[in-house]
Amino acid sequence: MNIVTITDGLAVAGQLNPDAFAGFAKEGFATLVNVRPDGEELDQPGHAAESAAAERAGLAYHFVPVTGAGITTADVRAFQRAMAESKGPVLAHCRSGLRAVTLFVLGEVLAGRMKRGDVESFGRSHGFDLSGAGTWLDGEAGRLAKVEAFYEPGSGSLQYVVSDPATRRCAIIDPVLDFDEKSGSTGTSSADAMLAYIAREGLTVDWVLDTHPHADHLSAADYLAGKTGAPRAIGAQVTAVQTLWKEIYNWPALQTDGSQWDRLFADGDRFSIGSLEGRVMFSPGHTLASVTYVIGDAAFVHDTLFVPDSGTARADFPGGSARALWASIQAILALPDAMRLFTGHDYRPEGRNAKWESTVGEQKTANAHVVGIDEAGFVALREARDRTLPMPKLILHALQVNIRGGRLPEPEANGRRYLKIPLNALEGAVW
Ligand SMILES: N[C@@H](CCC(=O)N[C@@H](CS)C(=O)NCC(=O)O)C(=O)O
Ligand SMILES: [Fe+2]
Repeated sequence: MNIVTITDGLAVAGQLNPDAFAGFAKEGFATLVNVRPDGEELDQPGHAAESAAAERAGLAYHFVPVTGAGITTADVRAFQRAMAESKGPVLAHCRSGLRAVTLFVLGEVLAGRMKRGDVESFGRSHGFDLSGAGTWLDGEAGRLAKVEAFYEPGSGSLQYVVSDPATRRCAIIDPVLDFDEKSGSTGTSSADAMLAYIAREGLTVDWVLDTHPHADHLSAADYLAGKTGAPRAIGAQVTAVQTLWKEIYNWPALQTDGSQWDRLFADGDRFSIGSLEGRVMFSPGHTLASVTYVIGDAAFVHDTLFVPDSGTARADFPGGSARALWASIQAILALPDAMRLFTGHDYRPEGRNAKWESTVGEQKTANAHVVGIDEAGFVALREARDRTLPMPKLILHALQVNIRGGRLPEPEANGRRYLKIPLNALEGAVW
């Protein structure tokens, strides 16, 4: 079999036969990484068969499917993580080995262990044409907005720090406050990881932004605004969401004028992050108040479009609308094809690595819920799927915090804070 040794810790290969996996374990490999999407060829064993064979052989297994043109930093990081976690040498394969060695080399350059100028000659010395890796790196270097994603595995949420390389100013988008509903504990390790990155990079925070009042996790906007002194902002329609939930929580004292934020964005509003310009697009559908932030060459589309294999977000929360979501998606797809899109969630179908980045062009050709469908078809598909989805585990915990800009409820006389859970207020029980 065509196995090429790249380093002491990595060998790459073309398609491998799962029957040979036990032999690889005997040769000393500890981990198998499959970077090949299923269904590229008829006789391809595929992820499920490979995963089962790897388990039988005692090999750790990672599924990091990429196409040559569609590699993202999420994929590069997942590949690096698979290597870092491995207890011995890694064997990575795609169809020819090229994508596997590409992911490795991109990770080495991003980590500063290989120079950009050495990429092509490194490839040639191992029999690979790495000009595609060079083009990818040149594209990264020319980005207007630098985007660092922080994946929160508990809720499958994406939090972002988007920065202006020229001025080192940044915005935090959709930060998560950790919450363990079994013990009622809150925590800040997710938010602190972003603060550590911001300190490491020498960034100054200009904004703490939320794309919508989240229904599946508590927002860390209040904590981070307190830590950084940055203003917090959200879409102006949050007032309608406050009105809706004021009723559900029977909460007369709740102010429904959005005064819990420093700025409420109207559709089309502009704001700046250093020399980068941000623009706000209303994107209702998933919630009444959802917005997309277009910042430089990146758009933060939150829960409208997920990455293409995962389709779109649900539209059945109070105030949600599949029809409105369709219109919002069309407006996002009318952005330039090269615009990078960063989603708000990823639920890792088939156990693949977490993904969050796509482009308008990719979404137009590959989104599982959007391609080849019209508005009526989408609404029917979305509503049928939504009828099968249980409510998010934390919807009732989260909204009462998130409609107050991430502030926890005020403490009672004993100094303790309490959440309030309305009974029989929402449909969608799954017994
Ligand atoms: N199982 C998750 C579901 C969270 C959820 O409903 N997420 C929303 C975004 S806030 C969604 O659009 N989900 C789409 C889906 O589950 O297909 C939870 O309990 O938190
Ligand atoms: Fe959401």
